[in-house]
Formats: sequence, C-alpha cells, structure tokens
Amino acid sequence: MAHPELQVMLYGKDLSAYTIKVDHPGVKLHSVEQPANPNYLFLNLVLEANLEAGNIPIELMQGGEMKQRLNFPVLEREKGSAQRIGFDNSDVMYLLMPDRFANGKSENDIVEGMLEDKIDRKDKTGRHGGDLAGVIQHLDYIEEMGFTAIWFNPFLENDVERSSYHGYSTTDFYKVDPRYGSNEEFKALVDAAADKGIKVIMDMIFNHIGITHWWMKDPPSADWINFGGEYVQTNHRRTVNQDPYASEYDRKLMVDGWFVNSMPDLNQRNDFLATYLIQNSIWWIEYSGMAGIRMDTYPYPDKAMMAEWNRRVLHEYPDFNIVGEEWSLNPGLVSYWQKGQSNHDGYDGMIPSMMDFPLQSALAQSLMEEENWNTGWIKLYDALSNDFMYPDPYNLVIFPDNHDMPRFFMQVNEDIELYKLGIIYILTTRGIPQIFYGSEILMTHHESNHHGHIRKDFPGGWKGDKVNAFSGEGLSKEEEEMKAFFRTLLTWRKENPVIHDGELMHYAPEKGVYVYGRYNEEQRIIVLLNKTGNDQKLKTGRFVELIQNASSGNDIITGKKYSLENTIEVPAKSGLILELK
Ligand SMILES: [Ca+2]
Ligand SMILES: [Ca+2]
Repeated sequence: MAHPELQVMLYGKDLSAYTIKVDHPGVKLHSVEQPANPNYLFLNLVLEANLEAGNIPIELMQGGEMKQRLNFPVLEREKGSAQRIGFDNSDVMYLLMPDRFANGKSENDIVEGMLEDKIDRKDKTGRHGGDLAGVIQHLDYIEEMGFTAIWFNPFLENDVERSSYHGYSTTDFYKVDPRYGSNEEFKALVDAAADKGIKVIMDMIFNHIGITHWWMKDPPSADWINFGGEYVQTNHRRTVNQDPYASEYDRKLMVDGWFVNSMPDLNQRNDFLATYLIQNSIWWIEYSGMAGIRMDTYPYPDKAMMAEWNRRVLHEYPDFNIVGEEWSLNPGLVSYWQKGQSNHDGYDGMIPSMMDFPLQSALAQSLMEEENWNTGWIKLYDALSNDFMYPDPYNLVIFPDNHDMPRFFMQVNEDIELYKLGIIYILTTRGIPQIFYGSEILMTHHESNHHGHIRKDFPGGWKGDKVNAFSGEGLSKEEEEMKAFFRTLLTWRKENPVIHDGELMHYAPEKGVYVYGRYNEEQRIIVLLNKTGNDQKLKTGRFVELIQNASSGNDIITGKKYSLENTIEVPAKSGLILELK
C-alpha cells in the first residue's frame, strides 16, 4: 500500500497486562498504545516492501512467557488494484436497497440469535428477505437495462431490534449482515458485476453506529462516542459547517449531537477511531474490488477527519470516486465540500463528488410550476448557472429521486409525459446519473410517503410474485413502455461519450420549451423539452452556436428525422434528443 503504517485494534480482557511481540520479516512493531480502557491495545505496525503474503504472528507476552499467539493475515494484492477506475460520468448508477430488491436465498431470511429474527413483507419497516444473492441472480437485468453501476444502500451487519432493513445502523464495520450474505458473497458479486462492466458502489456511514454495536458495552475510551456516550439530539443545523457567524454552541450540537437516539454519534476526533474508519474503507475497497463509496450524512461527522479520510483513500487509489450526501438546496453549501474548492475558511474537503440536491429540487419545480417569468423551466436554467461555484460540476451525482424522498413519478403527480421529460433531463445533462430501482416501471407508494413504503419490493424478486418486472410478466402497457424508454436511453447514453463529458450549452426557456445541447469535436446533440400541451414551433436561428451548420437531427428515442431549416416543431409535452447531422 502507498501508506506503510497499519494500526491493529486488539480487544480482550485486561490486555494492558501484556507486552506485545511481533517478530516477522517485513514487519516492525513501531509502538503499542493503551487507551483509557485496559481491555484494548492499539498496535502500530510498519509494513515494509519485503513483506510477503501470509500470517503475521502477534504474541501476547507476560513475564517473558508467550501466553497467546494471534495470526494477522496479510493477503496478496490484486494486480492493478491501485489503478482502479471509480464511477464517473460515463456511468449510470442503479440505486437499490438490498432488503427490497430480490430474495435470492430463503435460508438467510431468518438468522437465529439476531435481534430482529423475523421477516414480514407486509410490515413497511420490517425485513422482507432480499439479499446479495438476489442481486447476483439479476445482474443480467441490470446490464440489459443499460445501467453500468450499482449503488447499494448499506449491507453491513445491523443487529438492532427494529428497522434493521435499511442498514444505516452498523453494528460491525467488517461484516456483511448474514441476512444479506457474507463478505465472500459480496466479493463474488463485485467480480460478477465487473464481468458485465458494472461497477459497485458501497454506502458507508461514519457519523453514527447502531446502539447495539459491541463498542457500546465496553468502549475504548469515554470520548469514543460524542457527549460521553449519552444521547443528546443533534440540532440538524447543517449550515454551521460553512456559516461564518455560527456559534460554537450550535456547531457542537450539530456535529456531536446524535442523529436519533438509537444511533450513537461517533467522535472522529479520537485518533484511534479515525484510523479505524479510514483503514476500514481501504480494506473494503481492496478486499472487494469495488469502484466507489457513497458517504452518508456528510456534514455530520468531524469535517477535518473527513478531509483526511478522502486524502488517504485517494492516496491509495488516485482514480477512485467518492460521493457525499449534503442534503441542502443551496449550491454554495454543497460546493463547499468538493475537492479543489477555494473556501473562505481555508477548508479543503478533498471529496471528489457530491450529491446534487439543488438540481433535483429545481427539476421537480420546473416540471410542476406554471411557465412564467420566474417559475417553471427558468428554475432549472438558473440552477445550472450555479455551476460556477463547483470545482468540478461534471463529477456531481444527479438524480430524480432517491430512497429518502417520494418517488419522482409521485413528485410529478404520476404524469407520464412530465416524468419522461425529467428522466431525459437527468440522462442527458452534465453529471453522473443515479436512478432509484423501480423508477423504470413507474413504481408508486399510494399507501403513504413513509420511507418503508417508498422502498417497495421490486416485483418478481420474490417467489410467487404475480408481477415479474424482470421478465415483464404482468406489467401494464405503461410500465412496459417505460422500461423500454429507459433501456433505449441508457443504452444510447452508454455508447455516446458526448453525453458523458461533452460541453454543455443552454438557452433561456421560451414558450414552455427548454433547449440545451452537448457537444465535443466529434458529435453534437440538441435536447428540446416541451412542457406545454401544444406543439411548439421554434426558430432555429437562435441555436446556431450549438447546431452550427446541421440541417437536421435524428431523435434517438423514436428514430424520427427532424428538419432544422428555419424552424423546428417540438411535439406537445414531449422531449426530443436529436443527433445533429
Ligand atoms: Ca433472503
Ligand atoms: Ca456527528
């Protein structure tokens, strides 16, 4: 590894009573550190260039006698591991929640001894039985649809009493939850996905753990958990990270307060804990072969440690990608974090990508508002102009919806034509698109906007499902058509680099039509989105910078040819994606 030091946490009764001996070629025991709790020791090892794969013996000594010997396994690295390419704007991510996508193995549905030891598909916050095996079985589907990456909601062990299905309450950072599978199964999934050209992105949470994490019974030190391990609610005032006027009181409550009472807040200022989390990420990347990380609740952990975490991961894997979640509609706040930003306080967050929440909101407003001087498409046109604030807007992750908000189809009042306009926009504007599973079959949640209803079971993922969205059996005509629409658009996007990293130019909305284009040396694309109920005739002279001397364009969805001589007619409530000729 680029970083030669490794810190090993040892846990066991009265470890402070032992001295540690490591005598192995290629390894030096630099030092042993003792936290407040005598049941822990931290060993600082230096791994030298001549270290070979195998077991490093760690000996626990007392009075010159060896009392116990542990074998710390060191594995051979995969060739080219450090040079792996992270997700980028040539990709489209498929976001799925492992519990709710497909149940590939019924034998792991209930794991004896775990705190939530039942499944109930009728319970919105219960476990439904989906797992990693189910995803492996349906990789063909994800590939055929044209997705090139999968972002998994978290699947590490969540041995908590209730709502363990969503995976955001980690109880073991080094272990896949047995109800989803095993570490080996995850690695097999990443390999099988790679064979299909699909990258895998892991969801990580550094801000908090589940209340039943084993640390809670016997933490290494009192400062391991914020507020001394006692529940104090965060104020959720996320602006404190950027606000030049924030009081220390507000700042501390935001960053150190707990997200909810069942999720103890980790103190990343503790150096042992910071190292533990950093090494854990690097271990998962190296072990599994994955291509990216999505970091949860990005403004909540200690921001200096988060910058250091990014630096360390990118030091090992310079072309890796990491995206953070700052749920703010203010691009000034979001852009603060991105690597290369020049900030008023000198902070460099080091993170390559952020989730583009401001653009998501502007898109939904644009589609739902009446066209007017300051409403409708102008929201999206104006929102995009904020890109001057970002060091790298082409590396932002863009999305119509995700697992934490009403599905986009519901946001546009189930209007299929408006929905299509939104999807065209996400798949053709700058950035790295992310699509939530079920979007391709118009999934709804009429029961409620409760997260448990939004994260519905994908039809066909369970034996006996009447509808099978994988095969198409039982889908309505509208659902079938939407699936085909996605497949056409995604397959085309995959093959056309101009949509990945081509330049972007847009025109102020007129007559309810928003026009923009993507171009590079080889290719030019013009996208025309007509929101109105009428066909709209536009003079093409206005677009000459973009279309140059092209006289026509072929719509990539219908294959139909459109003339660009003098005028173009954009059909009512529809979008055209024209490849210019
Ligand atoms: Ca299962
Ligand atoms: Ca925190």
